[in-house]
Amino acid sequence: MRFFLYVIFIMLFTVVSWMSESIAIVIDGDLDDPEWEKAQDFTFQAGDFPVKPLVLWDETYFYFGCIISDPNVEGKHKDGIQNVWEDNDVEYYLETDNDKFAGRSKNSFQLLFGAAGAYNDTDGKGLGGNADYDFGWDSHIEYVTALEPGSTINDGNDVDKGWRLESRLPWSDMDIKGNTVKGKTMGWNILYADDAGASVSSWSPKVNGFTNNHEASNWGEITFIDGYALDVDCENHLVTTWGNIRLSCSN
Ligand SMILES: [Ca+2]
Ligand SMILES: [Ca+2]
Ligand SMILES: [Ca+2]
Ligand SMILES: [Ca+2]
Repeated sequence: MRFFLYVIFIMLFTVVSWMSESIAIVIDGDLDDPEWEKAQDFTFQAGDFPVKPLVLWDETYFYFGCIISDPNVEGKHKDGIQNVWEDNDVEYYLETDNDKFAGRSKNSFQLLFGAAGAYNDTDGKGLGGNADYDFGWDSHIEYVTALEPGSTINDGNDVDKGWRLESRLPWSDMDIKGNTVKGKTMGWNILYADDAGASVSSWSPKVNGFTNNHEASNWGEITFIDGYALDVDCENHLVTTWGNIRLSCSN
């Protein structure tokens, strides 16, 4: 029963926008802007360590931050559009019409960020299957990645604290009008690929590494709501029934 509730909890998630105007977040790789304390937390395990994605939104941008406690940070692609899945990379996926298509429709988008600083972005072709993605879509993503202090990249002789990401993606890149976001539910997933793709962990339990990550039918959901957030305890356990909820840990 506990596992069942957990699955429900992680497959359906709500994100609050606390302000209708733009959020004053500086995209500099530091997640210490006060607004991030209000972000919805989507923590999942990547093997032995946690990956903590944070999501906020306003009518201009989708904001995605991530704190990755990877003890051995690796990556070789330093800037621009690269094969970042060959590095340690974090990826998020949105299907804006929540069609749960068994592939990547034109309304599905993937952003990928590598630990060494490069990125990539795709939409879909609508053909179905796990090869249904298209590098031709180029976003206006703004992002900064940073090593946690004291961490070293491509040096396994120490234990790293990990790395982090701060980003924002304009809704207009996905042909979404910002004033229509409130109340929308979209398909949604997050991946962390470690060891050059040999170890891939997913927020949605239906996604099994790179074998079915491009089938939106396997993703969870995210709902953009103004006015309330999920009631979770500080270990991320659901403590009240769905729909009757407040964010309590930061109070
Ligand atoms: Ca910042
Ligand atoms: Ca690693
Ligand atoms: Ca692209
Ligand atoms: Ca290291």
